[in-house]
Amino acid sequence: MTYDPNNIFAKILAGNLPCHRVYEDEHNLAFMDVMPQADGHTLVIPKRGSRNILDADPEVIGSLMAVVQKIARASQKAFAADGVMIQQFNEAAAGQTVFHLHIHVLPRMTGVPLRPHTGKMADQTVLARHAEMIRSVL
Ligand code: DGP
Repeated sequence: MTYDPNNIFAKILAGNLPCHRVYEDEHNLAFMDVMPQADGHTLVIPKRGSRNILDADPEVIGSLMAVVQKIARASQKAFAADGVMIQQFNEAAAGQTVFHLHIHVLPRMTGVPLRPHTGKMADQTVLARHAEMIRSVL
């Protein structure tokens, strides 16, 4: 399995597709998932092209996870969440659909189930507002 530089997240990184940006540094980018399974569902990705955790350089993973923690803390605060779920899939058999390494960060409320994956994009205004809520506490 090799990295395909034409994947959708590579296009976001290149600025060829829009996203609701939450955080960016030299090595990583965090932005809203367009099909959020919970309010505040954010994706954190490394800028270096890696297919998933199986081929990524450990240094890339280390830097990425520090940003995941930063976003998890901020989204817990922004959404007054009871907990934060971190998810990550490797290869189609494990549920991966976009083949650029990414970590899901989902604020969770007690008793509130995740929304099912319907393939429907969320309202852009709502995504923009949620991105701003997280950015404002970073
Ligand atoms: P997975 O590969 O199963 O870990 O999930 C990929 C996630 O990426 C899924 O929750 C939906 C999200 N997604 C797919 N296409 C786009 C896109 O163009 N922009 C954004 N922001 N998210 C996307």
